[in-house]
Amino acid sequence: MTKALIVIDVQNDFCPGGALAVPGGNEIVEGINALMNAFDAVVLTQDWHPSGHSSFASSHVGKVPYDLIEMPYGPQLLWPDHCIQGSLGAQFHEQLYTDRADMIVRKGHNPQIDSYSAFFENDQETPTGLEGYLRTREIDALTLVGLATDFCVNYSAMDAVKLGFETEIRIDLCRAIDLDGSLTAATEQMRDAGIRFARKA
Ligand code: VGL
Ligand code: ZN
Repeated sequence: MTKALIVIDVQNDFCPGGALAVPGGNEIVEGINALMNAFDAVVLTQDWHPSGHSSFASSHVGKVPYDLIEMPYGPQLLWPDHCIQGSLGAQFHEQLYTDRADMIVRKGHNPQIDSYSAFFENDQETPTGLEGYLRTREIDALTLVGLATDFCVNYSAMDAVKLGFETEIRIDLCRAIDLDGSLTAATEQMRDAGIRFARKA
């Protein structure tokens, strides 16, 4: 097996003090760094939105963060403005060991479509290019870590199994937003899909 570590969105805006802070988001950085050398490849994803992005509540008259709207590609939760291209909030957590990354995938740059998954935008058909990268590097097994368990990690892991990668989550190196039971729903969905849940021994 050729293995890649996929580090999802460990960025300032998803850490305490950030625009869309995930509780304990900063606690996983050290453990992720320590894991990197056990993999043949390390990929980082970076949520990377233009200002005025369609996933921001501020882009929709009368909407507030966490409202649900209907987009051409289906329902879309609205978020506070976050991870704006070039901003401090979009930068990786300063302790994340980015030097070890072979590849950085930026996602969410299409103004009209959000992108939770590292593989496809939320229309579930526009690719980010990550699948091609992994296949040409002959990688067949993935371990996912990062933020947030119930959104970008969940969507990335679900796409990974659908694409045929052997997929594992290091659940101790993820943290969740947990809106209205979203963590429980995501966990059940991932278990049903055959994603393996691992934690530090
Ligand atoms: C994420 C909401 C909006 C995530 C990104 O990284 O889980 N969640 N954009
Ligand atoms: Zn986002």
